[in-house]
Amino acid sequence: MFKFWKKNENAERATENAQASDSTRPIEADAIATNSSSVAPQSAEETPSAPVVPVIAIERKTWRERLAGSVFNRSIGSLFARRPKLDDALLDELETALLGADVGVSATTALIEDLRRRMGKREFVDADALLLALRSDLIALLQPVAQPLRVDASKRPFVILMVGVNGVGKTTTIGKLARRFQNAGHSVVLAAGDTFRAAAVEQLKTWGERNDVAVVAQGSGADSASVIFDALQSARSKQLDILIADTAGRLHTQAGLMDELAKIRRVLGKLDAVAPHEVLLVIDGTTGQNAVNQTRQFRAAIGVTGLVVSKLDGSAKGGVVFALAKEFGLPIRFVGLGETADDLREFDPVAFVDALLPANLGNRETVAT
Ligand SMILES: Nc1nc2c(ncn2[C@@H]2O[C@H](COP(=O)(O)OP(=O)(O)O)[C@@H](O)[C@H]2O)c(=O)[nH]1
Ligand SMILES: [Mg+2]
Repeated sequence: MFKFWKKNENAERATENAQASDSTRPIEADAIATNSSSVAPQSAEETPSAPVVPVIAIERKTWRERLAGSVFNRSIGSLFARRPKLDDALLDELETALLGADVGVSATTALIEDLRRRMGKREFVDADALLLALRSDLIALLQPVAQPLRVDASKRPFVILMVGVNGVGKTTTIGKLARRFQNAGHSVVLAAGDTFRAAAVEQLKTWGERNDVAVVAQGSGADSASVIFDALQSARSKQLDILIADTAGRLHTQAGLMDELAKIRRVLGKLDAVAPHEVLLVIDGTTGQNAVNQTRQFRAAIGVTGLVVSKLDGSAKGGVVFALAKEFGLPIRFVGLGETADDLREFDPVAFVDALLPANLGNRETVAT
Protein backbone atom coordinates (compact mmCIF):
# COMPACT_ATOMS: atom_id res chain seq x y z
CA MET A 1 0.00 0.00 0.00
CA PHE A 2 2.76 2.34 1.07
CA LYS A 3 4.78 1.48 -2.00
CA PHE A 4 1.87 2.16 -4.25
CA TRP A 5 1.30 5.55 -2.68
CA LYS A 6 4.98 6.35 -3.00
CA LYS A 7 4.89 5.47 -6.66
CA ASN A 8 2.03 7.85 -7.26
CA GLU A 9 3.85 10.59 -5.46
CA ASN A 10 6.85 10.09 -7.72
CA ALA A 11 4.64 10.13 -10.75
CA GLU A 12 3.14 13.39 -9.60
CA ARG A 13 6.56 14.86 -9.05
CA ALA A 14 7.63 13.74 -12.51
CA THR A 15 4.62 15.50 -13.97
CA GLU A 16 5.44 18.63 -12.01
CA ASN A 17 9.01 18.54 -13.25
CA ALA A 18 7.86 18.02 -16.80
CA GLN A 19 5.55 21.00 -16.46
CA ALA A 20 8.33 23.11 -14.97
CA SER A 21 10.67 22.35 -17.84
CA ASP A 22 7.81 22.86 -20.27
CA SER A 23 7.68 26.53 -19.43
CA THR A 24 11.23 27.08 -20.64
CA ARG A 25 11.06 24.75 -23.61
CA PRO A 26 10.69 26.33 -27.05
CA ILE A 27 7.49 25.31 -28.72
CA GLU A 28 7.97 22.52 -31.22
CA ALA A 29 6.12 22.49 -34.47
CA ASP A 30 4.70 19.06 -33.75
CA ALA A 31 3.37 20.28 -30.42
CA ILE A 32 1.07 22.60 -32.30
CA ALA A 33 -2.28 20.95 -32.61
CA THR A 34 -5.76 22.08 -33.38
CA ASN A 35 -8.24 22.33 -30.52
CA SER A 36 -10.05 19.21 -31.47
CA SER A 37 -7.06 16.96 -31.97
CA SER A 38 -5.44 17.96 -28.70
CA VAL A 39 -8.44 17.51 -26.47
CA ALA A 40 -10.45 14.79 -28.14
CA PRO A 41 -8.27 11.85 -27.01
CA GLN A 42 -8.57 12.90 -23.37
CA SER A 43 -12.32 12.89 -23.49
CA ALA A 44 -12.37 9.66 -25.47
CA GLU A 45 -10.33 8.07 -22.69
CA GLU A 46 -12.77 9.11 -20.05
CA THR A 47 -15.92 8.33 -21.93
CA PRO A 48 -15.14 5.37 -24.18
CA SER A 49 -18.80 4.49 -24.61
CA ALA A 50 -19.79 8.04 -25.58
CA PRO A 51 -17.71 9.08 -28.58
CA VAL A 52 -19.75 12.20 -29.25
CA VAL A 53 -18.81 14.83 -26.68
CA PRO A 54 -20.19 18.33 -27.16
CA VAL A 55 -17.37 20.70 -28.10
CA ILE A 56 -18.33 23.11 -25.34
CA ALA A 57 -17.98 20.35 -22.70
CA ILE A 58 -14.48 19.50 -23.97
CA GLU A 59 -13.52 23.17 -23.92
CA ARG A 60 -14.70 23.61 -20.34
CA LYS A 61 -12.85 20.47 -19.29
CA THR A 62 -9.64 21.99 -20.59
CA TRP A 63 -10.23 25.21 -18.66
CA ARG A 64 -10.74 23.15 -15.49
CA GLU A 65 -7.56 21.18 -16.06
CA ARG A 66 -5.43 24.20 -16.78
CA LEU A 67 -6.72 26.32 -13.90
CA ALA A 68 -6.82 23.55 -11.31
CA GLY A 69 -3.54 24.73 -9.75
CA SER A 70 -4.51 28.37 -9.37
CA VAL A 71 -4.45 29.96 -5.92
CA PHE A 72 -8.08 30.94 -6.40
CA ASN A 73 -9.08 27.37 -7.07
CA ARG A 74 -7.10 25.97 -4.18
CA SER A 75 -7.83 28.50 -1.45
CA ILE A 76 -11.51 29.16 -2.11
CA GLY A 77 -12.14 25.58 -3.18
CA SER A 78 -10.70 24.22 0.06
CA LEU A 79 -12.60 26.79 2.10
CA PHE A 80 -15.91 25.45 0.82
CA ALA A 81 -14.79 21.83 0.74
CA ARG A 82 -14.56 22.02 4.54
CA ARG A 83 -18.34 22.51 4.50
CA PRO A 84 -18.19 25.64 6.65
CA LYS A 85 -21.04 27.13 8.68
CA LEU A 86 -22.87 30.02 7.12
CA ASP A 87 -21.75 32.93 9.31
CA ASP A 88 -19.72 36.15 9.38
CA ALA A 89 -16.51 34.19 9.92
CA LEU A 90 -17.07 32.52 6.54
CA LEU A 91 -17.43 35.91 4.86
CA ASP A 92 -14.23 37.11 6.54
CA GLU A 93 -12.35 34.03 5.39
CA LEU A 94 -13.74 34.42 1.92
CA GLU A 95 -12.68 38.06 1.81
CA THR A 96 -9.13 37.11 2.81
CA ALA A 97 -9.06 34.35 0.21
CA LEU A 98 -10.30 36.66 -2.58
CA LEU A 99 -7.69 39.28 -1.71
CA GLY A 100 -5.02 36.59 -1.56
CA ALA A 101 -6.02 35.44 -5.04
CA ASP A 102 -5.46 38.97 -6.47
CA VAL A 103 -9.12 39.86 -6.92
CA GLY A 104 -8.23 43.32 -5.60
CA VAL A 105 -9.82 45.47 -2.90
CA SER A 106 -12.49 47.10 -5.03
CA ALA A 107 -13.94 43.93 -6.58
CA THR A 108 -13.56 41.95 -3.32
CA THR A 109 -15.42 44.59 -1.33
CA ALA A 110 -18.27 44.68 -3.83
CA LEU A 111 -18.56 40.89 -3.87
CA ILE A 112 -18.45 40.49 -0.08
CA GLU A 113 -20.91 43.32 0.49
CA ASP A 114 -23.42 41.73 -1.87
CA LEU A 115 -23.08 38.36 -0.14
CA ARG A 116 -23.34 39.96 3.33
CA ARG A 117 -26.50 41.81 2.37
CA ARG A 118 -28.12 38.71 0.95
CA MET A 119 -27.03 36.61 3.92
CA GLY A 120 -28.69 39.21 6.16
CA LYS A 121 -31.92 38.69 4.20
CA ARG A 122 -31.57 34.95 4.80
CA GLU A 123 -31.30 34.23 1.12
CA PHE A 124 -28.94 31.32 1.61
CA VAL A 125 -29.82 28.08 3.36
CA ASP A 126 -26.22 26.99 3.71
CA ALA A 127 -22.63 27.69 2.61
CA ASP A 128 -23.21 25.88 -0.69
CA ALA A 129 -25.98 28.32 -1.54
CA LEU A 130 -23.60 31.19 -0.79
CA LEU A 131 -21.00 29.59 -3.05
CA LEU A 132 -23.53 29.48 -5.87
CA ALA A 133 -24.31 33.15 -5.33
CA LEU A 134 -20.59 33.95 -5.38
CA ARG A 135 -20.17 32.06 -8.63
CA SER A 136 -22.96 33.95 -10.32
CA ASP A 137 -21.66 37.26 -8.96
CA LEU A 138 -18.22 36.46 -10.38
CA ILE A 139 -19.68 35.56 -13.77
CA ALA A 140 -21.77 38.74 -13.75
CA LEU A 141 -18.64 40.78 -13.07
CA LEU A 142 -16.91 39.30 -16.11
CA GLN A 143 -19.78 39.11 -18.56
CA PRO A 144 -19.53 42.75 -19.69
CA VAL A 145 -15.83 42.38 -20.57
CA ALA A 146 -16.24 39.12 -22.48
CA GLN A 147 -16.19 40.79 -25.88
CA PRO A 148 -14.44 38.71 -28.54
CA LEU A 149 -12.20 40.40 -31.06
CA ARG A 150 -14.04 40.88 -34.31
CA VAL A 151 -11.89 41.51 -37.37
CA ASP A 152 -13.54 44.29 -39.34
CA ALA A 153 -13.25 43.21 -42.98
CA SER A 154 -13.68 46.80 -44.16
CA LYS A 155 -10.31 47.64 -42.58
CA ARG A 156 -7.82 45.85 -44.75
CA PRO A 157 -5.35 45.01 -43.49
CA PHE A 158 -6.82 44.95 -40.02
CA VAL A 159 -3.88 46.14 -37.90
CA ILE A 160 -3.32 44.67 -34.44
CA LEU A 161 -0.62 46.23 -32.28
CA MET A 162 0.67 44.10 -29.43
CA VAL A 163 1.91 45.94 -26.33
CA GLY A 164 2.95 45.11 -22.78
CA VAL A 165 5.91 44.83 -20.46
CA ASN A 166 8.77 42.42 -21.10
CA GLY A 167 8.14 38.69 -20.87
CA VAL A 168 4.34 38.81 -20.57
CA GLY A 169 3.82 36.71 -23.71
CA LYS A 170 3.40 39.23 -26.55
CA THR A 171 5.41 37.33 -29.15
CA THR A 172 3.95 33.97 -28.12
CA THR A 173 0.44 35.40 -28.34
CA ILE A 174 1.20 36.72 -31.82
CA GLY A 175 2.19 33.19 -32.87
CA LYS A 176 -1.03 31.80 -31.41
CA LEU A 177 -3.12 34.53 -33.04
CA ALA A 178 -1.47 34.02 -36.44
CA ARG A 179 -2.40 30.37 -36.26
CA ARG A 180 -5.97 31.11 -35.16
CA PHE A 181 -6.55 33.67 -37.93
CA GLN A 182 -5.07 31.40 -40.56
CA ASN A 183 -7.32 28.57 -39.44
CA ALA A 184 -10.23 30.97 -39.84
CA GLY A 185 -9.17 31.59 -43.44
CA HIS A 186 -7.49 34.99 -43.06
CA SER A 187 -4.20 35.92 -44.70
CA VAL A 188 -1.75 37.21 -42.09
CA VAL A 189 1.58 39.09 -41.99
CA LEU A 190 3.68 39.80 -38.90
CA ALA A 191 5.84 42.86 -38.19
CA ALA A 192 8.96 42.42 -36.03
CA GLY A 193 8.50 45.70 -34.20
CA ASP A 194 10.49 44.55 -31.18
CA THR A 195 13.77 45.89 -32.51
CA PHE A 196 15.26 46.14 -29.06
CA ARG A 197 16.72 42.64 -28.97
CA ALA A 198 17.97 40.55 -31.92
CA ALA A 199 16.52 37.44 -30.25
CA ALA A 200 13.05 38.97 -30.41
CA VAL A 201 13.18 39.23 -34.22
CA GLU A 202 14.37 35.62 -34.45
CA GLN A 203 11.64 34.44 -32.10
CA LEU A 204 8.97 36.03 -34.29
CA LYS A 205 10.54 34.63 -37.45
CA THR A 206 10.42 31.14 -35.93
CA TRP A 207 6.71 31.53 -35.25
CA GLY A 208 6.29 32.81 -38.82
CA GLU A 209 8.11 29.83 -40.32
CA ARG A 210 6.08 27.40 -38.26
CA ASN A 211 2.84 28.89 -39.48
CA ASP A 212 4.04 29.75 -42.96
CA VAL A 213 3.36 33.42 -42.32
CA ALA A 214 5.56 36.21 -43.72
CA VAL A 215 7.47 38.33 -41.19
CA VAL A 216 8.57 41.86 -42.05
CA ALA A 217 11.79 42.67 -40.19
CA GLN A 218 14.76 45.02 -40.41
CA GLY A 219 17.01 43.51 -37.78
CA SER A 220 17.73 44.75 -34.29
CA GLY A 221 18.37 48.41 -33.71
CA ALA A 222 16.01 49.47 -36.52
CA ASP A 223 13.28 52.00 -35.89
CA SER A 224 10.22 50.12 -34.67
CA ALA A 225 7.70 52.52 -36.23
CA SER A 226 9.39 52.25 -39.63
CA VAL A 227 9.36 48.42 -39.53
CA ILE A 228 5.64 48.41 -38.78
CA PHE A 229 5.02 51.09 -41.44
CA ASP A 230 6.85 48.92 -44.02
CA ALA A 231 4.80 45.92 -42.98
CA LEU A 232 1.57 47.89 -43.42
CA GLN A 233 2.64 49.04 -46.87
CA SER A 234 3.57 45.52 -47.89
CA ALA A 235 0.33 44.04 -46.47
CA ARG A 236 -1.63 46.63 -48.42
CA SER A 237 0.08 45.95 -51.70
CA LYS A 238 -0.41 42.20 -51.22
CA GLN A 239 -4.01 42.78 -50.10
CA LEU A 240 -3.58 40.74 -46.94
CA ASP A 241 -6.29 40.62 -44.30
CA ILE A 242 -4.45 41.05 -41.02
CA LEU A 243 -1.20 42.60 -39.83
CA ILE A 244 -0.03 41.81 -36.30
CA ALA A 245 2.80 44.01 -35.04
CA ASP A 246 5.11 43.01 -32.21
CA THR A 247 6.69 45.70 -30.01
CA ALA A 248 9.45 45.75 -27.42
CA GLY A 249 8.48 45.21 -23.82
CA ARG A 250 8.57 48.42 -21.86
CA LEU A 251 7.84 49.89 -18.48
CA HIS A 252 6.02 53.11 -17.78
CA THR A 253 9.29 54.39 -16.31
CA GLN A 254 10.94 54.11 -19.73
CA ALA A 255 9.62 57.35 -21.17
CA GLY A 256 11.49 56.97 -24.47
CA LEU A 257 9.95 53.59 -25.15
CA MET A 258 6.50 54.78 -24.16
CA ASP A 259 6.90 57.67 -26.62
CA GLU A 260 7.83 55.15 -29.28
CA LEU A 261 4.32 53.69 -29.04
CA ALA A 262 2.81 57.09 -29.76
CA LYS A 263 5.20 57.40 -32.70
CA ILE A 264 4.05 54.04 -34.09
CA ARG A 265 0.46 55.27 -34.04
CA ARG A 266 1.46 58.57 -35.69
CA VAL A 267 3.45 56.88 -38.44
CA LEU A 268 0.77 54.29 -39.20
CA GLY A 269 -1.72 57.14 -39.35
CA LYS A 270 -0.01 58.41 -42.50
CA LEU A 271 -1.24 55.31 -44.35
CA ASP A 272 -4.43 54.62 -42.45
CA ALA A 273 -5.85 57.30 -40.18
CA VAL A 274 -7.58 54.78 -37.91
CA ALA A 275 -4.74 52.22 -37.63
CA PRO A 276 -4.00 50.35 -35.42
CA HIS A 277 -7.52 48.99 -35.32
CA GLU A 278 -6.85 46.99 -32.19
CA VAL A 279 -4.27 47.63 -29.50
CA LEU A 280 -3.93 44.46 -27.47
CA LEU A 281 -2.30 44.81 -24.07
CA VAL A 282 -0.89 41.50 -22.87
CA ILE A 283 -1.00 41.02 -19.11
CA ASP A 284 0.84 38.19 -17.41
CA GLY A 285 -1.78 36.47 -15.23
CA THR A 286 0.85 35.69 -12.61
CA THR A 287 1.84 39.31 -11.94
CA GLY A 288 -0.92 40.16 -9.49
CA GLN A 289 -1.97 43.69 -8.64
CA ASN A 290 0.81 45.22 -10.71
CA ALA A 291 -1.35 44.29 -13.70
CA VAL A 292 -3.73 47.09 -12.75
CA ASN A 293 -0.85 49.57 -12.80
CA GLN A 294 0.38 48.33 -16.16
CA THR A 295 -3.06 48.64 -17.70
CA ARG A 296 -3.43 52.19 -16.43
CA GLN A 297 -0.04 53.20 -17.86
CA PHE A 298 -0.47 51.65 -21.30
CA ARG A 299 -3.96 53.02 -21.60
CA ALA A 300 -2.58 56.49 -20.99
CA ALA A 301 0.38 56.05 -23.36
CA ILE A 302 -1.29 54.56 -26.44
CA GLY A 303 -4.88 53.65 -25.69
CA VAL A 304 -5.81 50.00 -25.28
CA THR A 305 -8.80 48.41 -27.00
CA GLY A 306 -8.48 44.89 -25.64
CA LEU A 307 -6.66 42.70 -23.14
CA VAL A 308 -5.03 39.31 -23.38
CA VAL A 309 -4.37 37.67 -20.03
CA SER A 310 -1.60 35.12 -20.51
CA LYS A 311 -0.21 32.33 -18.35
CA LEU A 312 -3.44 31.58 -16.48
CA ASP A 313 -2.30 27.97 -16.45
CA GLY A 314 0.19 26.87 -13.83
CA SER A 315 0.97 29.16 -10.95
CA ALA A 316 -1.40 32.05 -11.70
CA LYS A 317 -3.61 33.20 -8.87
CA GLY A 318 -6.44 33.78 -11.33
CA GLY A 319 -8.08 36.65 -9.51
CA VAL A 320 -6.42 39.50 -11.40
CA VAL A 321 -8.93 39.02 -14.21
CA PHE A 322 -11.69 40.19 -11.83
CA ALA A 323 -9.61 43.13 -10.64
CA LEU A 324 -9.05 44.24 -14.24
CA ALA A 325 -12.71 43.81 -15.16
CA LYS A 326 -13.83 45.86 -12.17
CA GLU A 327 -11.20 48.58 -12.56
CA PHE A 328 -11.27 49.21 -16.31
CA GLY A 329 -14.12 47.36 -18.01
CA LEU A 330 -11.81 46.84 -21.01
CA PRO A 331 -12.74 43.91 -23.26
CA ILE A 332 -10.81 40.74 -22.41
CA ARG A 333 -10.32 39.26 -25.86
CA PHE A 334 -8.28 36.16 -25.11
CA VAL A 335 -6.59 34.26 -22.35
CA GLY A 336 -3.45 32.12 -22.56
CA LEU A 337 -3.82 28.68 -21.00
CA GLY A 338 -0.42 27.34 -22.07
CA GLU A 339 2.49 27.78 -24.43
CA THR A 340 1.41 26.03 -27.61
CA ALA A 341 -0.46 27.50 -30.55
CA ASP A 342 -3.82 26.07 -29.52
CA ASP A 343 -3.59 27.39 -25.96
CA LEU A 344 -5.13 30.75 -26.72
CA ARG A 345 -8.82 30.85 -25.90
CA GLU A 346 -11.51 33.41 -26.41
CA PHE A 347 -12.44 34.60 -22.96
CA ASP A 348 -15.37 32.60 -21.60
CA PRO A 349 -16.52 33.84 -18.15
CA VAL A 350 -18.63 30.76 -17.38
CA ALA A 351 -15.84 28.32 -18.21
CA PHE A 352 -13.37 30.50 -16.30
CA VAL A 353 -15.43 30.78 -13.11
CA ASP A 354 -16.39 27.12 -13.35
CA ALA A 355 -12.70 26.24 -13.49
CA LEU A 356 -11.77 28.48 -10.56
CA LEU A 357 -14.60 27.26 -8.36
CA PRO A 358 -15.00 23.56 -9.14
CA ALA A 359 -18.42 22.42 -10.15
CA ASN A 360 -18.39 19.59 -7.63
CA LEU A 361 -18.72 22.10 -4.81
CA GLY A 362 -22.31 23.15 -4.45
CA ASN A 363 -24.96 22.54 -7.04
CA ARG A 364 -23.64 21.23 -10.35
CA GLU A 365 -26.76 22.26 -12.22
CA THR A 366 -25.93 25.96 -12.16
CA VAL A 367 -22.78 25.57 -14.21
CA ALA A 368 -23.96 25.00 -17.71
CA THR A 369 -21.88 22.61 -19.76
N1 LIG B 1 2.53 28.76 -19.29
C1 LIG B 1 2.39 29.73 -20.19
N2 LIG B 1 3.49 30.34 -20.68
C2 LIG B 1 3.32 31.32 -21.59
C3 LIG B 1 2.04 31.74 -22.03
N3 LIG B 1 2.21 32.76 -22.92
C4 LIG B 1 3.55 32.95 -23.03
N4 LIG B 1 4.22 32.10 -22.22
C5 LIG B 1 5.69 31.99 -22.02
O1 LIG B 1 6.19 33.21 -21.48
C6 LIG B 1 7.52 33.43 -21.92
C7 LIG B 1 7.68 34.84 -22.48
O2 LIG B 1 6.89 34.94 -23.65
P1 LIG B 1 7.20 35.97 -24.83
O3 LIG B 1 6.14 35.76 -25.85
O4 LIG B 1 8.61 35.86 -25.29
O5 LIG B 1 6.99 37.35 -24.07
P2 LIG B 1 7.20 38.84 -24.62
O6 LIG B 1 8.50 39.33 -24.05
O7 LIG B 1 6.05 39.62 -24.08
O8 LIG B 1 7.20 38.78 -26.10
C8 LIG B 1 7.84 32.34 -22.92
O9 LIG B 1 8.58 31.33 -22.29
C9 LIG B 1 6.46 31.81 -23.32
O10 LIG B 1 6.48 30.47 -23.72
C10 LIG B 1 0.88 31.07 -21.48
O11 LIG B 1 -0.28 31.36 -21.78
N5 LIG B 1 1.13 30.08 -20.56
MG1 LIG C 1 8.60 39.42 -27.44
